[in-house]
Amino acid sequence: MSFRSALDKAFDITQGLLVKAINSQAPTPLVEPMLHAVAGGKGLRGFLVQKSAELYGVGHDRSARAAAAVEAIHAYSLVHDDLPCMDDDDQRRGQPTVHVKWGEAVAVLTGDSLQSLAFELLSDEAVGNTDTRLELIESLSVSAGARGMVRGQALDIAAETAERPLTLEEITELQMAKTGALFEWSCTAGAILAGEGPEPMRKFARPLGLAFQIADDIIDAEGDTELAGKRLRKDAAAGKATFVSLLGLEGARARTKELVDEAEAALAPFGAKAENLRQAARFAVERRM
Ligand code: GRG
Repeated sequence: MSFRSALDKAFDITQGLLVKAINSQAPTPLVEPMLHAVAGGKGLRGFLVQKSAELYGVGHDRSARAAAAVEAIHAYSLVHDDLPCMDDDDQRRGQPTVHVKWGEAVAVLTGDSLQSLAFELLSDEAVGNTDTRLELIESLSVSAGARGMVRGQALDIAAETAERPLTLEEITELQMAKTGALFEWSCTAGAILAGEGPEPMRKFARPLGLAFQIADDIIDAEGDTELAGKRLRKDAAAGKATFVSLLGLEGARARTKELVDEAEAALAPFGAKAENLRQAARFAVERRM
């Protein structure tokens, strides 16, 4: 199966569960904006959960809820990030953002509801035994929260009013939290589902998350707005330090290549079984959206 077909198949599984779980929240005025928030996107984090689980012999009957959980957290982060008090964007995934369609208060509540839904999904008995569910819930709380993704966002906001631009070391730390923490969780969830230690997959996830973020900076600098489905050239307009401003376009591209090589090398112990994940690493940096 081609990588694109595997990504689409995993997307359909994750999306099917998310839509069902959101509809089961009814009656609430938040069903429609929640469905809008999770629609579209590449589904890369959900794919990583499902494929890392397969690597450990866990099928999507158990991994799909974990895939849906991380996509729910990701969708919440995008809804909140798009708010006027954060990045102030009116387009996401080629559609109007939630606050543009329903107003800021509904957008805040939509993000809140998606965040709670993630943990409801992980609490389901279909995910595994109590220990497994607890470990997934705890690790996702840490990855998404004030020590993980939210920390990265807070550092990013603080950087806007800092007296000097961030250094390469500081931007790496920020992005490893803001974008990297959810990638790390997605890649290690399969090991946790199988009752195994997460360390081997962390070695894959860390360079992958960073490479994905550098690719995002490259797309922001030279990508096509229509393909990306969101406003671009924001970083340069805001005078923000990014991997591109610090390394230059060619330097940033060279760094993504090094990181993809590192990510692929981490998969060596898994042999041919990990081919989908190798392709995901290449896709993360070659993508145009
Ligand atoms: C507001 C709590 C809070 C956190 C926001 C991740 C984040 C933190 C904000 C997103 C801002 C952003 C565009 C970061 C660049 C990297 C990134 C996460 C891009 C979007 O991820 P994709 O490309 O999106 O996987 P799709 O739409 O494909 O799901």
